[in-house]
Amino acid sequence: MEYDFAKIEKKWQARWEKEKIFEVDENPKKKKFYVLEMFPYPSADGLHMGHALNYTIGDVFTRFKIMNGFNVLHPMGYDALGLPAENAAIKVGTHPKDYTEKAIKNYIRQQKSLGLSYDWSRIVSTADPNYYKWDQWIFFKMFEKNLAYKKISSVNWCPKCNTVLANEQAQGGKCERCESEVEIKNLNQWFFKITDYAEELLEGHKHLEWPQKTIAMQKNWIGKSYGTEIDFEIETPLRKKEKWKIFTTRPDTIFGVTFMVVSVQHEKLFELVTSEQKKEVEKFLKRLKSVSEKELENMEKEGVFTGSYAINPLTKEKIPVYAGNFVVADYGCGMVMAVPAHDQRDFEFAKKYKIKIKQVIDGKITETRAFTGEGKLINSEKFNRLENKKAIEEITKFLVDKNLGRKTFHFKLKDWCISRQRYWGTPIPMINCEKCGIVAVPEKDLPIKLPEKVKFGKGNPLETNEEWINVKCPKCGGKARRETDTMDTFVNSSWYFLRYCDPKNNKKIFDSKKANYWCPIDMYIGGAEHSCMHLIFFRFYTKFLHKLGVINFNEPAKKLFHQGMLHGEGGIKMSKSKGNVINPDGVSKEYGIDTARFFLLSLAAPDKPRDWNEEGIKGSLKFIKKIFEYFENVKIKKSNSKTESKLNSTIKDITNQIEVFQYNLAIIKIRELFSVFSEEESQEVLEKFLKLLSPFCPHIAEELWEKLGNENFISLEKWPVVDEKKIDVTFEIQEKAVEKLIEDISHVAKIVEEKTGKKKSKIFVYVLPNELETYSSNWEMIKKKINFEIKIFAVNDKAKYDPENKSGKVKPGRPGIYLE
Ligand code: ANZ
Ligand code: ZN
Repeated sequence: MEYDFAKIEKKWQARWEKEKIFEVDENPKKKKFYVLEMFPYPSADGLHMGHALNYTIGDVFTRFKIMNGFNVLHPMGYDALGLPAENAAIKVGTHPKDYTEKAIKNYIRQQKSLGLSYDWSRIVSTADPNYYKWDQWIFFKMFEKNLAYKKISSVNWCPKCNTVLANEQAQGGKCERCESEVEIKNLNQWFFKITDYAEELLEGHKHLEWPQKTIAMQKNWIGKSYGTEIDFEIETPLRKKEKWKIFTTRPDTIFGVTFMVVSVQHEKLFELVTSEQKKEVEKFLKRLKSVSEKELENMEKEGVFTGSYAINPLTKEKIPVYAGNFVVADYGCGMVMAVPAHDQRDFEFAKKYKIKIKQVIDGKITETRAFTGEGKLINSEKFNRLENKKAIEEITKFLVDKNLGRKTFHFKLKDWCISRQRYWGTPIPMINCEKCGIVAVPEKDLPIKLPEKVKFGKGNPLETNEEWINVKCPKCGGKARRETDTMDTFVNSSWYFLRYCDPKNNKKIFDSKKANYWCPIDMYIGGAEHSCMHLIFFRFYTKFLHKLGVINFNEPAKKLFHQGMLHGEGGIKMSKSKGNVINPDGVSKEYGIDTARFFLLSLAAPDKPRDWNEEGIKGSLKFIKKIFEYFENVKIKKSNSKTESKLNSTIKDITNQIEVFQYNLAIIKIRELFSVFSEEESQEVLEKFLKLLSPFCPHIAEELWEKLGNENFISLEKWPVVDEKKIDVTFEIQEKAVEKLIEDISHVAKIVEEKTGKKKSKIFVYVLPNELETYSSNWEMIKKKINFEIKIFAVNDKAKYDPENKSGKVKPGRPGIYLE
């Protein structure tokens, strides 16, 4: 019979679905295991092979854990809200709802055809009001705990498209769609106070088995910075002598402070501005463009004198206070003490505005660069000659004693702006009343659904929907309007893993017992590009919900795994514009999904990048076909002890390899094991081989399992256990020796042919008499792998053919080789 993969794959997918073999329930008697791949953002393009790789990595792990007796939760869902869907829908003239529903259907079809072991009864779509209802509920809880608040904050605004742009859509200050200059608009927006959790988020890293690089990125993002807060007295126009705080990591440079800079966005900036300088400052502010933090580094440092002076607390010198664009308002104290001799930003600023530069650390200052290295203090009175590291401590201590400063720290992490002025997101369940201000929607009214009939194209479609917007105030009954901002989609993805535990609950966000049974996630799989945003937000949510008391754990995922990228042929990035996107539908039609899975996983360790390669997948298909044909013809009898030994050492290896994601090595082992099979093998050996194959190529494994006379699913079978007694080390040693000989032969052949320029066709091998058995018992295999006529002699064989006396140089484990 032909290997009809399409038929086999359809048959088993249908059976798995019909028998619901991957649907699970809480079972306190069984050990649970939760495998999760990051859910996709459904787009009309459907899955590409990179997705397929990600899901297959999780699938192999799931199947392996099931066979090892775990109760495995492996769900799938769709991150269906968000700007790209809204834009794509507008482009093709459909409603985002229809667009995403259609895309999701297609994703499900494609994922099912990959043979993935999902519990399809637990599908979650974030665009479903029964899902985002609970996003709104969590918002209430945040609001109750003062973790949701509104403040004025800037957004990118395209005046032509009349809409807010995400940072990625406003690169280089131009609208991605119409190329007009992006403006900065200040809007009153909603924030989640994630900064309250900064410390816990850092502390929690200790308990995570995550890639070190990801943890380092998160630490950097949260950015805890230790330093000193110092009070400077400033004579302001209103009051005489007022204390203003600054934050510095370099108190050792305090004798070199020659000016101060307050952020142009500082709330109390104008308290520092004298009437003489007011016009100047206002003019300067108007001219300033708001810039993103990324650009801050390279942008020209500019400022304007406020008219006020501060007193350096140690030197008592009078120094000017500037307002500057390089000081961030919501970091530290929003004001800095500037030390132009030892800080490059301050240096550039001082050069530009001709402010004094005073050196206080011994080192070389040039025309263009400050000295930012380490060194001994100078011009610093009694602190002179101290190493500056030491001086940081000493000067801080001095300031603390005099009550002029204190040790402190600040976080770089900012509160999370969750407001989006777009349609396709979770409505924020708040109401603005003319009299009462911001009022929460009554909880019984949840979910606040998105209205379906809206006009797209002009700003936020919710703003023009009068019917939806106008409501009565829940408090006073007066005229009020709904909040028209919707939530960032990172909100939706911050807790989806919890909803999978109880996806249909319409009374509660989920049953705590269920979530506590399944969670935390034991193995979370997804791209490294999510290291900061998503992977921080979902930790924040988990910590918050833990504090609320709805779950009894405070980290969402114990283990995290980032899969490697899949590139096109020749290492080129897969992209539509390059026309090299590999699509699973096409591949499964041509090669079958088992082959595609086997091939993708054989290419590299799952965390390493790999290239698609058409020749390679053909090779994999050949191998899978060989397995199929072998099972057609094999006689079921007895296996010899050598095969048994190989089988058991392979079980041992593969079991360890899957556990640590070395799938590519496991696949090599499968190939090696198969290569020792002969025309007859025992039922047991064949069954165990299929079990080892099953996580990688589940369809063909089921089919051949059935052919061996089994009626149950191999997918639910017990993983084979090693029988150490059957592993015979002498076989292993023999095998190594034979492999080495084969390697040596091809090596020698290559050298000899290069030297003589002639092709050789005969090989003579000489071995020590006690090693003859090792090689001759593997003779068939050696012959199969070598394209020569080959003869073997013991060195003491009188009748051997040995014109160059190669047998004279033979050593233990090192046969002599002669070519002709
Ligand atoms: C004086 C000084 C001298 C500084 C020197 C550095 C070098 P971290 O926390 O590591 O990023 N700074 C403080 N608040 C700021 C703000 N809101 N916006 C911009 N810059 C701010 O670095 C803290 C240092 O960044 C502080 O130490 C301060 O400049 C500046 F030779 O104070 B330093
Ligand atoms: Zn009211």
